[in-house]
Amino acid sequence: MDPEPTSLWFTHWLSINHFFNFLFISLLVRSGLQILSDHPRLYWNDHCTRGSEWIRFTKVKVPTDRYYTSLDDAVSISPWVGLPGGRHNLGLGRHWHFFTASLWMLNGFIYVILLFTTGRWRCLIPTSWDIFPRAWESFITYATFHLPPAANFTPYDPLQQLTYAFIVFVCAPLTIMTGIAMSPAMIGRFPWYGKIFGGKQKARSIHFILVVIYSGFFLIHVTLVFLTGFPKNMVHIALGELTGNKTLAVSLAVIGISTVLAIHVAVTLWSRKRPRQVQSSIGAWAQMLMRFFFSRLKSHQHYTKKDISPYHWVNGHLPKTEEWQTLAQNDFADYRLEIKGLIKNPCFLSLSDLKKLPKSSQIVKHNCIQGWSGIAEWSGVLLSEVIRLSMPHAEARFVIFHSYQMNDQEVGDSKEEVEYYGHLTLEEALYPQTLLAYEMNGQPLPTAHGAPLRLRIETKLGFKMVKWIRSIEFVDDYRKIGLGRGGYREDQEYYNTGAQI
Ligand SMILES: Nc1nc2c(c(=O)[nH]1)N[C@H]1C(S)=C(S)[C@@H](COP(=O)(O)O)O[C@H]1N2
Ligand SMILES: [Mo]
Repeated sequence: MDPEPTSLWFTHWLSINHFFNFLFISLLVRSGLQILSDHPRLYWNDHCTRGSEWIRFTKVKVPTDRYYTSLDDAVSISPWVGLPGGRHNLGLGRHWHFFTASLWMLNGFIYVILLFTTGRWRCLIPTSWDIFPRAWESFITYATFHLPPAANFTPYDPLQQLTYAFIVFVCAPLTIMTGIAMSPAMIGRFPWYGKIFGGKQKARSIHFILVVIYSGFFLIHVTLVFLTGFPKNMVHIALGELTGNKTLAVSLAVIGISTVLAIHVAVTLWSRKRPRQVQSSIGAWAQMLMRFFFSRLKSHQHYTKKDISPYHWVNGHLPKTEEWQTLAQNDFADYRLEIKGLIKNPCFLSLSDLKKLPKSSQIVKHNCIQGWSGIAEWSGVLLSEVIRLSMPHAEARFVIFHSYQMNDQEVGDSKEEVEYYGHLTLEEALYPQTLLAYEMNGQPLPTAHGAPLRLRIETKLGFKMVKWIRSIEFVDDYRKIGLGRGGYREDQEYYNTGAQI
């Protein structure tokens, strides 16, 4: 059973790897809690029906007597807990979460490779069944507030070994897999993948429970490192040596922990003071990875009518503009969708013109960036039909969706009205489930859900699907529109424009 010569147990690369693991997980937990605070409810069902959450981190019960959006539901989180803290700083929290996740996975990959190539896997993976009775013995010892004899730690006590193996080979892969099971591009293209965990919300709940497990592990781990001889343990952990200079080891540990704390303070302040920089650097890195892995995925979702959610959350407040309100009073009989830009056939289409075009329906899962989901049937005209009619010029590369909705935005000391808009690449606009919907669940599109017309693109997050569409514009470069980030939420809330995760 004795794995390897004892001189092999601890080593420098393991110490460095362990340091980065601590840094990355601490950043992941804080940014993850930031994301959670944007929809502070966890469910076991993908409809996210009001009141069906199994746990909530808000006092608010979802009201049913007034217009209540999921944005209204976001809670504020202290910057001591969340990264970067505050209310609805989801865009920045996500940049840190995905950036750090990529580094954490890389670090984990290196760890596993080295574990196997150096034979150290035998320290973690049990090679004999008698580890279970021995771990039980150890558990009883701890449970009666005693410590197992030091000789049992060779290098790990059996219970410790089993716990480490569980964290490394069960929890870590599950965390990655449940993370991916929340990506709209992934579960839009491969609905079976989402079903492995019983749906997106179960994956989200499990992802959270894993964080609780890590935190419990962390507390016990650190307590035991202190209780079982801190200086000696620091020689193992910080120096990566079996025996060595204890003062040096403890100093190194203090420096390491201080460095992690300093990094947390620095990235928190940076994110709060220069959010745009974070979006353009950290966020751009995550965007690049997302594009590489997910941007070519097309939705293959075909839910059935009985899968439709009884209640579908809404986001965005009804347009306040007189223009839209006048149209709404008349059931949008006077509505004309304007199609313009780099095309041969600019035109205005009424709802009845749109209804004369071939009609498509899709029953699909909606994924809001904040975390909730819902299933509905959307019917209307495929965007590809409209593109065929309008005949874009060769320079047209992006399709912009302008809405009737104007939001008050603080610009310095004054308020400005800013339009909600978004864009797709021409390629995405031609995907088979990219739809201009005028019906929801067989009824005319309700005003709350974007009447008279809203966009559906089923491999992306909800914020891309502009509601209350007023016009569609073909352009060569979306950076000329608004603040140039590709959409209202990208401009104002620092979201990533890819939205595949
Ligand atoms: N015009 C406009 N469109 C919008 C929004 C908005 O605030 N304004 N919110 C987006 C977000 S974040 C989501 S999740 C979906 C919500 O669609 P639903 O209200 O039909 O569920 O609409 C998207 N389209
Ligand atoms: Mo959303």
